[in-house]
Amino acid sequence: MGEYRKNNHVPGHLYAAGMVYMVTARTYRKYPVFNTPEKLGTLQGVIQERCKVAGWDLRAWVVLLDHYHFLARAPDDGNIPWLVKSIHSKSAILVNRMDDITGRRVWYNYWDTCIRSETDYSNRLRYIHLNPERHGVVKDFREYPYSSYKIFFESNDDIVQELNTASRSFDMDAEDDY
Ligand code: NI
Repeated sequence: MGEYRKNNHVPGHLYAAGMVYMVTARTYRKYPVFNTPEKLGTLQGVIQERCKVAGWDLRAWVVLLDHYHFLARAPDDGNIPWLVKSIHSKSAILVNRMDDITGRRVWYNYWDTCIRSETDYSNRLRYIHLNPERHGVVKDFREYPYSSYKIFFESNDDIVQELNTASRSFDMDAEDDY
């Protein structure tokens, strides 16, 4: 893909333009806040919209009732804390309105990981799309409407081929494995 480069001296929470990051966040106390198709669709829409507004190239995502994962490429002024904060505040306002609750804390925390190789990228891509199977939400990840799978299905035969033949075990960072 030609977009990976050595990234030797990036400390803690500085973000490098052009690098791809995986972001995982879960709800406060793992409460199943996004427990209807409408709420899942809303969260999916907020992630897409906020990434677009902030200039992040969203590559893959999955949203579930108590967490999400996404993979996105940073713009020049990429700031993950700002991006996540904007996703969390907007989705919390919308879901609280849907549930007619005021001021409920929706989100707890998040993790981000810089993707450092094409192998890592492809592992994460598979991990994200197979996630609904992993969490037992569907028997077949192709049935799950709240991930980027269908977009990849329509646009990238190689990825679909790889997913369909993918092994269901992954070598992932423990803290991301949720
Ligand atoms: Ni998950």
